[in-house]
Amino acid sequence: MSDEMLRGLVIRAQSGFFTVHTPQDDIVCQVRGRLKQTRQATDLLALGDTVHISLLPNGTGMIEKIDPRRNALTRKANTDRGARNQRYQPRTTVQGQVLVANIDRAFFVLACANPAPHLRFLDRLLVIAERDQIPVTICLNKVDLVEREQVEQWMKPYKKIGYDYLLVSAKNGEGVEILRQALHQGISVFTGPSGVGKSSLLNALFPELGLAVSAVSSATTKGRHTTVYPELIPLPGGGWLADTPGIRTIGLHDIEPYEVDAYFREIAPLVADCEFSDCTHLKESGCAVKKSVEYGMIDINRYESYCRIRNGELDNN
Ligand SMILES: Nc1nc2c(ncn2[C@@H]2O[C@H](COP(=O)(O)OP(=O)(O)O)[C@@H](O)[C@H]2O)c(=O)[nH]1
Ligand SMILES: [Mg+2]
Ligand SMILES: [Zn+2]
Repeated sequence: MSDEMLRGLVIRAQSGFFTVHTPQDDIVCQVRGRLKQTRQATDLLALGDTVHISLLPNGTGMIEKIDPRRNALTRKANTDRGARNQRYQPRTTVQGQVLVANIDRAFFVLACANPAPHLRFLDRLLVIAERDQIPVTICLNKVDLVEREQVEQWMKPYKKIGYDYLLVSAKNGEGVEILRQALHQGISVFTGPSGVGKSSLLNALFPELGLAVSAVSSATTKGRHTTVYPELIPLPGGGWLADTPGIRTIGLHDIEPYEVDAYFREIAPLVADCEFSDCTHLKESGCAVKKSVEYGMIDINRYESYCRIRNGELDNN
């Protein structure tokens, strides 16, 4: 065995084997037994983890050390075939399964029309991103279908609270180059409801990929390899795209009602001004949040999303 330790990125996870991308090669690795005891099974290793490996004589590797994560996108455990197949998964876990770690940016794709933008759904995704500390760009596709004024009106409340957004059209190419540049930066997640044009966009962005992306090409199965295992796909020109089927079903699990106000950027700074320290901002008197809504400082639709999430309406519809 060589003493040399290589640092690399976990780009594929497959039944206890992990493919680690290193400057030299992509190396299939197993995990040092000792590491399995120090971390939750659902949480042990994920796509996007940076690891240190030793090389074995047969060309495979052993993961010896996992670097701390900057962030991680999680999903309720035990709902996915892949998770159940994992030997080390305790069946009773209530913890989230880590889908991707160290995400540089999540792109939440919506359509301007067909289907109309589902802003409640967007607000739920933004809550998750705030909780997991994942930078977000809202990606509004099919801008060729509506008036620019309408688009600006939808995005105004989001712009006001500091969210980035891109206006794109897979059809006429608008914004595609800007999105491509953004995707070259590290590890990206690309998600959104079906029909918004994710596959079309990826095809316009990277025709070379040939839609080799299962999570985002659910409708089209022609001419792509079918990935059952989550992976990071290397993008032509740099960067990685997370392709994990579970991303489609991220929910608001593990968020306690009292935490929700912390994940609305425009609400969080006001909470200290509410009369009651345990204010829910739903119906209390002396609520600084409600006052701000009345005065038009907080967007009424964003507040409505807050109320629904606070009330436990966690469905993804
Ligand atoms: N007008 C218009 N239609 C688009 C655009 N992008 C995608 N579409 C259409 O929207 C439908 C759904 O696209 P698809 O890429 O399969 O969406 P996905 O389910 O998110 O992957 C298809 O009929 C596309 O041709 C766009 O920018 N403008
Ligand atoms: Mg698709
Ligand atoms: Zn309040």
